[in-house]
Amino acid sequence: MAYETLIIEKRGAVGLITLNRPHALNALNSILMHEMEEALARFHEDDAIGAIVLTGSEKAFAAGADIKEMKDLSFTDAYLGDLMAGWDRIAASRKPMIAAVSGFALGGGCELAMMCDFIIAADNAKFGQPEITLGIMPGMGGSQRLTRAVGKSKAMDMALTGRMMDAVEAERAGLVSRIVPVDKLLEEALAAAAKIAGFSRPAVLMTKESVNRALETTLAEGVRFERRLFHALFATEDQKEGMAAFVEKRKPAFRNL
Ligand code: CO8
Repeated sequence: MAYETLIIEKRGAVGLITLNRPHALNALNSILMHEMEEALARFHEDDAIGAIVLTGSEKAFAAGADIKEMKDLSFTDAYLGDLMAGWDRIAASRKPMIAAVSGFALGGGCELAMMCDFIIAADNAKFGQPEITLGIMPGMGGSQRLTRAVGKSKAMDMALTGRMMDAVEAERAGLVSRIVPVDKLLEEALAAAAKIAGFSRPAVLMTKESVNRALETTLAEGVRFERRLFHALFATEDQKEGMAAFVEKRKPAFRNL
């Protein structure tokens, strides 16, 4: 399938999605949202793909939802059309997703990066929730995911003043997992994704599920959930292989079984 707003590639066991609306700084319009759903569904069906990297251009990961597309909408357009709901399906991706962010990640762009499992930032990255400057507020999860990522004080500061955070501040605050030079961004993100894709897929997916559970439940429930998944992994051949390989001092050959 040909995409209008995305470039889709396979790099070994990694699916690479590049946002491709350069003239609008990768602003997220409805075509892009639908194409992303479609591309992700294909990567999920493809057993050869173990992890996904989402990136933009050097200047912009994404400068937000498309303001030009939204500006004339009425309340009923937004409500009855369930504006932005498709992004929930993207956030529900089961395979690990890494956001490789260079340049602007603003509004919906920051929210999209936060839907991924972790963010690797280039040293020129800028994060922000500037919706307040447009007379609106975050609508793709920013008020929730940013607060969980950086805490109330910084989330309030970002969302109420609309100011941007640079890569150093974002790493210090826990929004991004690592900062790399801009020319190494894709290489580093692809290497991290390839590493994940090389592990046992059941273990990878259960790890992701369990970490995400931490954001949604009590500590006691989360620990119980983790233990059940941990027990379940002893039903996999990959657990036998991984531990046997350690004892035999060789590299494991996981088969996702
Ligand atoms: N939407 C549409 N077009 C955009 C967007 C955007 N978000 N951002 C940039 N563009 C376009 C510009 O209009 C411009 O197009 P043109 O050349 O046709 O005028 C082109 O991209 C280049 O942009 P600039 O000339 O502005 O580039 P600069 O380098 O001068 O500035 C900035 C870069 C600072 C990133 C600036 O473009 C900017 O402030 N952009 C808007 C940032 C913003 O406010 N983002 C939040 C959008 S709202 C949002 O994301 C809400 C999400 C949740 C909605 C949920 C609803 C239910």
